[in-house]
Amino acid sequence: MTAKTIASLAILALFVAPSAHAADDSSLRFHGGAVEPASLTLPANTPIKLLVTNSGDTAVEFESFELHRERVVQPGQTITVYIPALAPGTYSFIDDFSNGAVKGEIVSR
Ligand SMILES: [Cu+2]
Repeated sequence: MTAKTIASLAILALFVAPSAHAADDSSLRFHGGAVEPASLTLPANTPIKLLVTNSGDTAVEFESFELHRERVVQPGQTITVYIPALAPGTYSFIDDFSNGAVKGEIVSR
């Protein structure tokens, strides 16, 4: 890698870093047979990087039929779920390993 390349990458990083931060982040936490928040409001028409943490003792499966997402989260793990820009509305999700006993919703508005 030449010095010129390194300089170019450094300049590029200045532009990339702020926009990477501009992507909205949000989070959900599963623990002890519950999820918080059970109702998560997200800005409509905006891609979201959703961090899903499992601080319980057993694996959970974040599943949303409406969002086409199904991801296992091991105890102590945090995963990133990319949510596309959503039309305003309510999108339900469950911990499928609880057979639907643990559930919540994402409200896009
Ligand atoms: Cu499932």
